[in-house]
Amino acid sequence: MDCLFCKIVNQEIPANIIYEDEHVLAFYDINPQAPFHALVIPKKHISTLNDISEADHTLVGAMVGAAGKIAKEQGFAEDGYRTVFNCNTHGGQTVYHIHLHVLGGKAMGWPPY
Ligand code: IU
Repeated sequence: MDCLFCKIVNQEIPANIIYEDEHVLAFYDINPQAPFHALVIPKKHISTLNDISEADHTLVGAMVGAAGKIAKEQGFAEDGYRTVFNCNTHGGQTVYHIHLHVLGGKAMGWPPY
């Protein structure tokens, strides 16, 4: 499958990995939108949030758990941070392997325009 993030999982292309366990991987985003910007991905290929089945709920929970762990390790727990899943065109999704953005290190605006 020609999926960029699967290639990172399979170590076919390099990434700056900051967290890994049996089911998920996290690495720095190449185009950071905040002082800290990482992506948490499942090792299993899932294209969009629309493709998550009930059997994937534990996996998505593991992604959220990893995001919280990373944010705490980075020292963002108290001031806070942003986590985002983008889905399809209106959500701004550009890579079709689900990923949870973890952004921190500054106060972020809301809503996103
Ligand atoms: P999006 O939610 O699908 O728009 O996010 C995709 C992210 O993947 C985006 O922030 C990119 O900067 C990031 N990214 C990356 O980290 N490495 C890459 O080789 C490519 C995109 I292409």
